[in-house]
Amino acid sequence: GSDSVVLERQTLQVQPPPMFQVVLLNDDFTPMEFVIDVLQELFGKDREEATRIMLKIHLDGRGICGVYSRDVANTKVEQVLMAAQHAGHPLQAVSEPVE
Ligand code: NFA
Repeated sequence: GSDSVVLERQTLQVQPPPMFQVVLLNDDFTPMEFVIDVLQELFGKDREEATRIMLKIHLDGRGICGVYSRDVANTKVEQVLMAAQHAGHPLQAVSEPVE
């Protein structure tokens, strides 16, 4: 019956939820220290890891700060943009699907 169709479909093709990476973008003006603080306070990184990610962004132009569900990733982007705006820095963040 229709129930077994649903069960077979779920058995064969349950999928994990799509995940989104939050990426910070380099610019010429945001202080390195501000980026390190954002990575610690919004992305839960320790100071060493935050510094490594900040330098990666500085050198490569972008860097992944964390991977989350769609809603959490979008909220992280909003939080970064709000913190940057409040501090008067042009730091940009985007959320994109994990490949
Ligand atoms: N490029 C910025 C600077 O030299 C530092 C920075 C790193 C900005 C990562 C944005 C993201 N002050």
